[in-house]
Amino acid sequence: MKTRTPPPTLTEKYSGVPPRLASIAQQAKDRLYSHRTAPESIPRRHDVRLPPDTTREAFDEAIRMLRQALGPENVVLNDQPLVDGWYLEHPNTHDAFHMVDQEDLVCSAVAYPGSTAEVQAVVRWANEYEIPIYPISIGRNVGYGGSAPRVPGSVVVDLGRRMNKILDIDAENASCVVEPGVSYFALYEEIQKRKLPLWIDTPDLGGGSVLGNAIDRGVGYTPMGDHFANHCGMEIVLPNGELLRTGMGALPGKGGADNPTWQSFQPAYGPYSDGVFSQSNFGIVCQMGFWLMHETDHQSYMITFARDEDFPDIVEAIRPLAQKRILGNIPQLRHVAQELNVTGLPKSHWYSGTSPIPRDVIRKHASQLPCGDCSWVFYGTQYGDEASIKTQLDTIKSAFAAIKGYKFFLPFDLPTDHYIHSRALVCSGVPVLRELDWLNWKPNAAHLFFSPITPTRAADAKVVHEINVRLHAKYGFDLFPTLCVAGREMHYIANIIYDRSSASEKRRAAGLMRELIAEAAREGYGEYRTHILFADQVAKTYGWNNGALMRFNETIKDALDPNGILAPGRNGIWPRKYRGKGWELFGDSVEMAIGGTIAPKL
Ligand code: EUG
Repeated sequence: MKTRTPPPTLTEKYSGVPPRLASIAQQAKDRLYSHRTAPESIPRRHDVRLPPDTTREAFDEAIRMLRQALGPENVVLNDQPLVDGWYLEHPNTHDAFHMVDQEDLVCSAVAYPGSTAEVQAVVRWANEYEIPIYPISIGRNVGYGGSAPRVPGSVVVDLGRRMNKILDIDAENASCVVEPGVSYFALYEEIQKRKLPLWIDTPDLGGGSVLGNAIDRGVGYTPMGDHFANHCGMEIVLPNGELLRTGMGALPGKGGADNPTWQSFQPAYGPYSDGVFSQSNFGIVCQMGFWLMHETDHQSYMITFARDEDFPDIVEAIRPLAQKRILGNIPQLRHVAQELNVTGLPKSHWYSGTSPIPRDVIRKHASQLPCGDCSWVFYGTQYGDEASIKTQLDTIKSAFAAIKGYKFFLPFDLPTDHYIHSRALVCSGVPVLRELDWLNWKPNAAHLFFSPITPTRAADAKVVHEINVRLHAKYGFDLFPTLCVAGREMHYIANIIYDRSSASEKRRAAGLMRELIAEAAREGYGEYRTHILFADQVAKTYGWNNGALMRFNETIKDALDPNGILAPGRNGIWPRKYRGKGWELFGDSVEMAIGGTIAPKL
């Protein structure tokens, strides 16, 4: 296999990998690129994509002023060939996992503020020139839009490049304060360097922004896996340029210091405002506090179940374990199809057809893998001292024992290259890259997440699962479900893997997504998070009482952002200026835009 240029390490770049993962990153890159058939970049078809209602002259003048404010080197036009790159060398110019045309959801320019004061300057500039801005932290929101703005021609405000300091690690309080550009990798390495007995909580991939993931309400896998629930305190630039601290941070510390209780108590006094700055476009979060976990002994394990039809019984067995917090973390329940996928081998290794892999072919291959011929695979981790873990595992085993043919494995029972070992790292707060292996499934692979929430109850989970089974078959995609169990609910994540060089495959993926959202909503189930192109559709499903929630959001949006400059359309929230002008993407608009362009329809 050809060796590509080495991916950046943390010593060279804030968004790089720790040296401990350098060779793994190199192998991952080489393997991914070995499946590429599409060129690294194609000549641009259009000139700089201008912001809406902006002439080239007005744009040039505005950019000149922005360069004056930030320094010429900190404002870069997006006029070069677009390069998708890969996870560790990702673009801030467009969505690397483009669903519509690569050159469609693009920014006009990227601005790199170096401080909260400079973020305020950018916001004031945007108001003056009425140019939409789109803040990103690191830009690795892969599967949900990456770093792409919803409104083409927006100016991306790349916070991470110059605002990537760990502002504080308070070992006594077990908490930290970070800027947008701090990745899980960076935070983890710093805690190791200081030899603190503390854990972070990381999602499946470790290159994302701690702050960015939390405000998009992402999930990790230790007992502190709900990232937003474990944040404490924010500093926010509002769309009018004003600066706000939430929680105890609103009370000035003595002599101008940060408040001593800022990272100790979340709500402080009055309305708990933090929530409206998550999954919204109401402010730019420039600092955020997080609680850290105390290190502990832990034991990961894998349980396999025999039959696909066991699904309802598995969910029913999980519910009390999850609610009573006997399950120590956010465990994952995956379909056995994933055991093929996480090997990092391409689909063609297992099956020569282009249709979804038939169940009997999965069965045949699974029987040769460590998991054996099974249906569902449960990855859990228990925490505490040895005696406590043993008691917990006995309880868990007896709960699942009623399901005939279940098998229990410890990491020790499985080969050293088995997925369980990276699961064990993630579940003890060690950020890794293993999940990138998904992308070897197809040439030029990209992925899109369908992410509904279901109660941890068989009757509900079955409905969501059956919708997935039926519609994935209808649209010809392999179904890769991962259920992340958080207690009373499960995040049912279906990873739709498509070839981003194929317009027809994109159209099928978009159609699948549209129907999944609609059918789930018809049954009463909604997504916790979605790709920017499906934000309007998902937001509209939360329409109880004639869209009361969206009208509430729009009221806040219009009050805070009268010029509609901050991330218009993010999470389906459009400022007054854009509403009713055909920007919203409903029905088959995404499919129709593929091969064309995203533009207002009126
Ligand atoms: C995953 C989990 C998510 C998500 C996207 C991907 C995991 C994939 C729980 O949330 O939003 C293996």
